[in-house]
Amino acid sequence: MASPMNLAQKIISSHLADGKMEQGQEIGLKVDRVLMQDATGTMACLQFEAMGIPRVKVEHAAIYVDHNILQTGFENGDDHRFLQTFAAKYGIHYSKPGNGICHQVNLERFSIPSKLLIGSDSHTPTAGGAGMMAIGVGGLDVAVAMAGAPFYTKMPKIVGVKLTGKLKPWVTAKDVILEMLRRLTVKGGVGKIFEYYGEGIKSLGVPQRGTICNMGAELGATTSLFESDEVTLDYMTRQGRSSDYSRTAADPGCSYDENMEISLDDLEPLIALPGSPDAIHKVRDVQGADVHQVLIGSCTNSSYVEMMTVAHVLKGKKIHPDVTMAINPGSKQVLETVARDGSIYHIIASGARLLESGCQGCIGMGSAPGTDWVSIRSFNRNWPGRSGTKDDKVYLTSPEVCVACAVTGKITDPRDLGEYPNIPWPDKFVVDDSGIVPPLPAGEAEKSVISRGPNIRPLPLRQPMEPVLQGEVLIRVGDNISTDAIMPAGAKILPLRSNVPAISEYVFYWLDPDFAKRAKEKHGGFIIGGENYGQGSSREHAALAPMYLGVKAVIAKSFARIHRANLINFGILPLEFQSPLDFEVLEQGTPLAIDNVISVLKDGGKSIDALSGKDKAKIGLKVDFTSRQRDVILAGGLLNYIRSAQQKRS
Ligand code: MIC
Ligand code: SF4
Repeated sequence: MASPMNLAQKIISSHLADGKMEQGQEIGLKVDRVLMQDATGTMACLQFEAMGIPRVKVEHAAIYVDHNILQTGFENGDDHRFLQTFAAKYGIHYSKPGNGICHQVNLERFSIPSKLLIGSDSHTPTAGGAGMMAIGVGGLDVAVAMAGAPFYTKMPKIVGVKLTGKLKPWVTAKDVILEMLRRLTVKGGVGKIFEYYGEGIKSLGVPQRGTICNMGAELGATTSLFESDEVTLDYMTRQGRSSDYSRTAADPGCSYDENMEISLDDLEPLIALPGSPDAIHKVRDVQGADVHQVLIGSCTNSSYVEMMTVAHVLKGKKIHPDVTMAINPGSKQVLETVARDGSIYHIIASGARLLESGCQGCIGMGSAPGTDWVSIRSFNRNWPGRSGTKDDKVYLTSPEVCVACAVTGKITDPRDLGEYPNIPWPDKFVVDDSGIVPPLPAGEAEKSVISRGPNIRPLPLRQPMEPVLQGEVLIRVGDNISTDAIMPAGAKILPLRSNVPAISEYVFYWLDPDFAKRAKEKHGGFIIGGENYGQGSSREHAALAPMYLGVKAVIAKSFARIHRANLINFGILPLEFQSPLDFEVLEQGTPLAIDNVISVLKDGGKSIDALSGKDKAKIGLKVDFTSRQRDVILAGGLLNYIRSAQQKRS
């Protein structure tokens, strides 16, 4: 008899298109569904178009306009029109600006237990809250999946996380994932899937499970997931789509590669201090500091129950005079359901600012804090500068802590507010999919003429790999450098996502504003990184723009999963130090040469030397690629690789 499998193994084995399910081996997975958003989606669409395929080959594809909706100039509007006309033609659903944040809308309307979803956004795993295996990837991986090819990744370790007990009042799913971050840090999940199980999951609704899966991205995890059970069925029934439900769970007696346990009874309100999502403290231990800004929303914490809880805490109260507070409901459905109930009145009457459904302040699109402001947010990321203000002080916590801070004007443990408003689910959510435009039927696709404004620039491609990589160290950065640090976002830079020449001027903008100029003057070169280089966002612009500036290789102590894959996809070599001590030797300006690149890649070599400085001192580097990845790098990136495979076939 086959040995019992955990849930992750079951979903992976039922989607396995290539390779063996052995930890660390490369596997190819058949993709059922894809998700894109506007900030990564234009590139993914251009890449798909370059493959010359008339219609997407996955069972469902959707693109959501949620990140780039400030419309400060013509750029956003042009991108939106491009995406809508593109989606109509190629068989993709288009979610209009204001309809909501991709992960929230996907959870509500398109999540299906046991299906495999990949999305060009690192928080795609949110759908794991409904029993879906959902993985964040670069846009090019989505484009390739839309062309019908498998998604490749290394078979992760599967970690079973047993939840026992029940959360106390004012303690939430956010505290569960903050506790995970406290224990494991932002690199503790790299190469892992977290599967939550145990009695404790029964008291967590689907959006709460989604919160836990969402911030698994901050652990660096491949994905996180829950089984589907009566809680999932209940949620889907209230969404009017019980027919999408099926039971999916681990086999009894299954095992995990690693095990963890969290007692929900023992948790208390937690908060991440400015700088990193893993700087976790008890709210009790940091309470009392003055607060200037409170933001509630983002794909982590913007569901119906959360908005209603906030509304009921605010009932009859006013926001503290020294605090500015803004609320972004996660979707039009959330906003409409809270409006139908009438509770939205309490939010408006309190003096909070009600913003539209979208990412907004989370990605620095508005709501940038003033100088020295303490900003308390229910979001998932707080790397320096992400808010749009250089020396920001952004704390991450639950909506409950946020609203407590908003009324008192100080960092406050919400348990001091008294009775917890226990919000029941609505019998039915407001279901109105008019914000999601379906694609044209296959036979009518030619009716959609793709609209391209001047902000939509052609996709730059790299030449095939050269035998010798030569240049200088252009920058050396420390541990846990996020893709936000490599390729910042915010209201000034985000609108340039469809224009690689323009956006590349801002690479490492906050850390070193002269980087782009220097890279161009030196005709490219090398980036040196510490541990977990490229954590966070899936934005492939953090690879594409350095590639455009001539960066040939990134040499780091270790890499985050999505960014490493993006570097390979765009033909930049990600190499790891054999001895981390060599990091110290490679200062900015050090001349470097890497010889024999082509032969080492072709022959399956496991190491290569970089020759550093005038005396050409040898620095040993690991060459850890699968044979498919070697071919991709040799071709100068995934798109070149696919095109040449297509040419060989025809
Ligand atoms: C983010 O939260 O950093 C983003 C913006 O959603 C990114 C995607 C992007 O940069 O467009 C992500 O998480 O992948
Ligand atoms: Fe949007 Fe923020 Fe979620 Fe990224 S983390 S998808 S910017 S809400």
